Amino acid sequence: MSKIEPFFNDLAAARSASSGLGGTVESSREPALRVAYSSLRLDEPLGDDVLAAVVFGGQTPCPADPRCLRIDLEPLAGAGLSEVWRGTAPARIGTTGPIRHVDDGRCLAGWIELEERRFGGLVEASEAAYRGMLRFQAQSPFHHVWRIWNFITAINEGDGDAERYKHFCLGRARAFAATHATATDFGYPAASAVGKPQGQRTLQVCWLAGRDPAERIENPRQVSAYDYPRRYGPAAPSFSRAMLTPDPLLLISGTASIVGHASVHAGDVRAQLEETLANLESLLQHTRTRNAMGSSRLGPASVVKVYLRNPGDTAAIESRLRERLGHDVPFLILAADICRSELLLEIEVVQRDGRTLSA
Ligand code: 3EB
Repeated sequence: MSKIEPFFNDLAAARSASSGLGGTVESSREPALRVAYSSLRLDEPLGDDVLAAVVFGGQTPCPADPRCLRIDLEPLAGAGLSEVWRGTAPARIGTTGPIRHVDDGRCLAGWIELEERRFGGLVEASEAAYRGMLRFQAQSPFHHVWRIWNFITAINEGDGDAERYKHFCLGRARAFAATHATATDFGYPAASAVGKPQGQRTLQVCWLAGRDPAERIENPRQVSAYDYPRRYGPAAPSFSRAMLTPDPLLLISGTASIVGHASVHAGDVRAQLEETLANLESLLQHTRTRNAMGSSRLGPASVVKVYLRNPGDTAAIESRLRERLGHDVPFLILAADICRSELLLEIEVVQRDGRTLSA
């Protein structure tokens, strides 16, 4: 997109300015990436190994640190908790055009926020955000985008192919098609895409990338999203069901009550939760069989986030999830719209290898 090209003229300069970028990294048995939910205090500095601290909703304190980003989704359970991603070495903070990025030499967290009206619409803004991200990553040492979060205002507005989620998918697909046209190692990262119920139309895209590739994993209970039939929109969603990083850390995409490619249990949030949990455990089991990942169940090795459409369903979902996961498993429930209007919730998980379990 011509509108975003000028931002990337800075790229060479930005790279030479941060001298460590591209340097040698000691191999380490310490996990490259860790995530936890914690309460941030305004008067307590973030550790120097923090790559990103994601603060949800309008009330949660957000320290004045460039590694903090606020996402306008209100917490329904786990209020006050922020999602903190840590690396293994002091973080280096940078800005390249509209992209904010933080890396520790092994992994990078990045984010971009674009006002739709500056690009002429959501299709164009999505294409610009993804072209920008993919180009930035291709020119950085962190070639492998592992995980993406997309936050889209009014995601279900519009009918049929004019629904805004489908516009987002179209812009994203165009950017991937353009960027990957000549790549040999083609594949989509894991992702979540949810709706911000209110607010001005700002597309927020956040991601994690690594120097090393992660393995793409699909779910045997679900058709791969990039193979969804035409009825779901003019461009299929560009994401993989999960990515297994070298640590190993299994980054599971937003998962909903979809079997094959069809939404099931329309209107029944409890049944959607059970189906979604079955999808998640199917993916974990599949990963364990194929990759000898240590833990195949949701439990103490899991970090869980629920996006819930109707705040009135919170109590039912929270108590069932607590019963199912036990008391050691942290989870957040956020108020968010889901990409298909009949879907009432979506759950994403980060799963550590049970054999290397540590707090
Ligand atoms: C689904 O399985 C539910 O478009 O990036 C989940 C995770 C969903 C990511 C995306 C969409 C996306 O199709 C929706």
